Amino acid sequence: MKTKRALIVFGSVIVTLLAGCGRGALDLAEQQDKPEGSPIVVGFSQVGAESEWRVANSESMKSTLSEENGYELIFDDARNEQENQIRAIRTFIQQDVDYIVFSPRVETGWTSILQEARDAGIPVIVIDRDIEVEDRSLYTAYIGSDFRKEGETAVAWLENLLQKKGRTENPVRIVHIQGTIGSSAQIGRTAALEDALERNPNWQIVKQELGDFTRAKAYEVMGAILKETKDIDVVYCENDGEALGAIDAMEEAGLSCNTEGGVIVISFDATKLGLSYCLQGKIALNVECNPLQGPYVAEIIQQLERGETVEPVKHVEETAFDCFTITKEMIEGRGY
Ligand code: GZL
Repeated sequence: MKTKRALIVFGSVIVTLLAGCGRGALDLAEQQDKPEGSPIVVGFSQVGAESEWRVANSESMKSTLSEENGYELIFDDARNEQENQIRAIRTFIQQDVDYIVFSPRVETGWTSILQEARDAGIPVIVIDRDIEVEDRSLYTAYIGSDFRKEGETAVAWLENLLQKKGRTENPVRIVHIQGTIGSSAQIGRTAALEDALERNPNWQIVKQELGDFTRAKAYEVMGAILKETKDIDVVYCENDGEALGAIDAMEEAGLSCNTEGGVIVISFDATKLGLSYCLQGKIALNVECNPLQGPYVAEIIQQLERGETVEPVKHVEETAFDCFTITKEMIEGRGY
């Protein structure tokens, strides 16, 4: 396996060299074979368990990278702290795993630990959220969502709805509840809203608060906002957990969430729980963010095991659901 990994890294080096990014030479002499049939050992650093989405993402990784599928998965829950992720990745390196996979809590601060992984000759696969590093050859592949596109889907739908309602002149008062600041999911979803604010001068941000992708935090910040004002037309939440927390707070304050004169709630993730709120009309639009990334990771690992080159970026397929077209059957048929 070790020799094979040398070829894998060497193979990736070819890809990166072709792509114009070099990698350090690998000392092949240090590699020894593992007995045939040994499991592929994967160290996985997960952000935490902050949302239903995250739980589904973890489950997808665990069920795919299972013992019966030929893997040994070492799973670490970073409890939403980047430092814990860096510590876990360093431990994976010391354990000399075959692959490192991680979902980065935020985009920056990974260069040093990724250099340690490269020096150890261990391929790194980034999933879910992306990272910002100068040297993209520091990791072999990224599998995740196009978060900016998710946001653009959301704001285009909202523009269309408001235009149909003749809401193109008078103020549209928006509460923006953001996900974990610095995560690529927050960066992309926020950027799309900010672009839409430029295009729609009658859109006004009443409040922009951190919801950190959790129901509890969104409930807290929405409750505080409602003590200041109830004159709100739209609440733009950056995931289902935040949407549910905000809706809890609004309903407690006597507000209705719907597209017929109530507060229009925008959400992301399209978990079954979030879509059930869509079915009730409480979430107007829910943009899918696909957490089922385990099979994509396994496909990349198998390609690398065969010494094949891999696509450096893979965006998962995603769609959106609104309160006008969602059905119970659509929800029941979904994987998360
Ligand atoms: C998006 C993912 C986000 C989800 C949240 O890919 O990183 O983190 O939208 C989760 O539910 O907490």
